[in-house]
Amino acid sequence: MIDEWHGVSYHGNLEVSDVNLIDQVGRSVVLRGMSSHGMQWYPQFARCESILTTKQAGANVFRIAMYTEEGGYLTNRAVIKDVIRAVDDTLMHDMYAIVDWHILYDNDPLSHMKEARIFFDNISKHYKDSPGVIYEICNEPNGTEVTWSKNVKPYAQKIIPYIRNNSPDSIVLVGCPNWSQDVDICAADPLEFDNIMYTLHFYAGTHGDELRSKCKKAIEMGAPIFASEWGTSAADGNGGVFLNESDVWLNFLDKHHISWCNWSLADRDETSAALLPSAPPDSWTETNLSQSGQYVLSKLSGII
Ligand code: IDC
Repeated sequence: MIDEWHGVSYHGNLEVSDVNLIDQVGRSVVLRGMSSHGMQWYPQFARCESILTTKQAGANVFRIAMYTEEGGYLTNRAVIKDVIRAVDDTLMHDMYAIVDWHILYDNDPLSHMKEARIFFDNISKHYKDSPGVIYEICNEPNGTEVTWSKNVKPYAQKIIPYIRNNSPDSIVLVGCPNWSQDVDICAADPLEFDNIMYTLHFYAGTHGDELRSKCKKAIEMGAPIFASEWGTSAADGNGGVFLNESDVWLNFLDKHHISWCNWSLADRDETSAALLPSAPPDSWTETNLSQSGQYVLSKLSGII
């Protein structure tokens, strides 16, 4: 629980201690906020006033989802300009910024290893003096062929040193196989770096007790977990919204001091979007919030 808003200037460099985040003087930290939708599609909601409105609701983090495919980074390098701008605007508001390498249909993070290496080397150099930047190196590895030991772990072992070389103290979030659900598999064979967290992704209309059990098991094995993406909808981003199920999830996260980002801050016509279609770019207000947006923003203060 947080009863007062605190950001980067107060907490400074974060660290992973045991399974949770602590700040520069050892205080416990929980980050809560929104995730952007794909930066190639909805950059207009990942900038100044829009991010500020989430801060005013209590958010202390913003996740910037840079898709690799579907018109994202791999075929459209210009997206970086909007990513940098979103990170800068987030930092300007004294909030933590997560730079997310949003793999999805490109199931295996190793498939774009070279591009990921160059991207993370450059971006961690650019933000080397910013304690507010967190790196999420692969959104959701998936596919039956993609395993922790053969694909995701080797990818993380190659990428993390590039980030650490520039920004030695940064927090790195690592996606798990099976759309960032198999946290227990990562927990059983952890990475040997400090300040690593494994991401747990869930959608309240699809995932429930079974995934929470996996997460509990991972925590018991000593794995630090960050719920860097969750939705009030079903896993396809639509359906519902499932607010009772979301309540159960948020209580679970709260109990375990797990930080979270909600998908997504956009006005797409799908129930997981926090804004109703045709919300004004960068200057939306409460009247533009969808049912999901109203619910999630009311939970951002951390008082559940
Ligand atoms: C969804 C978007 C949807 C888009 C689709 C494919 O909500 O508008 O058409 O991606 O790009 C995830 C992914 C996230 C998905 C989301 C909902 O990380 O990119 O967004 N989801 O399906 N994992 C589980 C669910």
